[in-house]
Amino acid sequence: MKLIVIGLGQCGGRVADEFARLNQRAVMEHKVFIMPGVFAVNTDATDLSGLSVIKPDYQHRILIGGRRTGGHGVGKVNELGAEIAREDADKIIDALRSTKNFYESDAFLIVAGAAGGTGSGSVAVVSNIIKERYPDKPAYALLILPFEHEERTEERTVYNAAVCLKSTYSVADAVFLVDNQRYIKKDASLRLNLSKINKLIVEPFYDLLCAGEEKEAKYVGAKTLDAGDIIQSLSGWTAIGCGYASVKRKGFLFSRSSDFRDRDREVHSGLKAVDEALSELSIECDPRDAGRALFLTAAPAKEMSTGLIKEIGDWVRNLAPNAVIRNGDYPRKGGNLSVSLIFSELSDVGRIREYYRSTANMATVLKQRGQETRDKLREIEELGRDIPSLI
Ligand SMILES: Nc1nc2c(ncn2[C@@H]2O[C@H](COP(=O)(O)OP(=O)(O)OP(=O)(O)O)[C@@H](O)[C@H]2O)c(=O)[nH]1
Ligand SMILES: [Mg+2]
Repeated sequence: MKLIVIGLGQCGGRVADEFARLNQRAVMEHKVFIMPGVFAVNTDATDLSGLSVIKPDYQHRILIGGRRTGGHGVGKVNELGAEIAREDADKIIDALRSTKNFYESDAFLIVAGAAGGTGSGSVAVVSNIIKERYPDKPAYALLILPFEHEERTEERTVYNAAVCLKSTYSVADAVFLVDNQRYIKKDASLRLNLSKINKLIVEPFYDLLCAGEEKEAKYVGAKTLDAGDIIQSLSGWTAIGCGYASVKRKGFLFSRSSDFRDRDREVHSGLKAVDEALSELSIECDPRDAGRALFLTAAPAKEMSTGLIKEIGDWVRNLAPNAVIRNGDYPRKGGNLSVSLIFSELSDVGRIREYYRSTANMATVLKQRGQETRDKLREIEELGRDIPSLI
């Protein structure tokens, strides 16, 4: 599957830069392109120059709202982010149009941090414009949810996230949810290491995108997972993850063993990888709420029996009994087995519920506060009415 990736704001741009790195890796390891175009869009010029893989020209690092923000961002004011994106959308569309191989792409992926200003405010607007321009290509969003400490210290964080989630859900064909907090819960040393978190965010996409693009016969699966399968598996709120297990066995590495212990080991590795994928999901969710699911098993060809795929399939069915499940296999080099997993069309996600609940309350408080401020200002104006002015 080939994606056009557009990163909005600082977080979106950096994660898009990581996607561009993934594309380089696909070219090196598999000789396939998985991203015909990767773009970063920001109101902040410094953020754009801090990227490393996305091409440095103005058609790939796109500065918007320069006149209004002086190139310094919108300071978390998501309304301004949305307005600027609307005004400068042509810059993005022009850049897309000039992409070589644009028509080979299967879908768009639009990435943003949900709690900032530029990315959070513009992601729904940009998704909407892209959908209008290119109605036959799906537009997916990938939203990064804030850390808990950001929610505690800054009220605007939760408000922006809720507004961004609601608006984006109403336009995008699917919304991948990524919870920043989940990465540091597992490994506290990641707290200050956003670039490492970004690598973990994009990793589960790698096999999924490469599998359907393989040209070399020995790496083409018995059941290939192509763009059509992935598109059919994506709708609404979506979680993604991947898990690994080693499948090295003793004895002759390249002989297919009929020993029942090897077979047992193989199935055990498969299930271990599914369990890891499940605990590494980008957002906490209950797979029983998924209406669609997809898994891709990648392993050395010799290790990938139909028995293994069936066991993994049964396991996923067990986890997500209400989902339509699609799957594929991807033979590859190395001694690892990995399972990439997607749960989509989720009917409930705890984090979203929390954001909506606290923002509904907050909206009333903010409105009230706004009204009080306006009343006070009016009072003061009244008092000064008879004072002469020099302007
Ligand atoms: N995973 C990850 N999260 C990030 C990164 N950079 C920022 N964030 C998160 O994104 C949110 C802030 O959004 P930004 O992308 O910095 O904001 P922006 O879109 O540039 O908007 P303004 O700076 O207000 O114009 C916070 O929740 C951060 O924790 C990053 O590189 N990786
Ligand atoms: Mg910024």
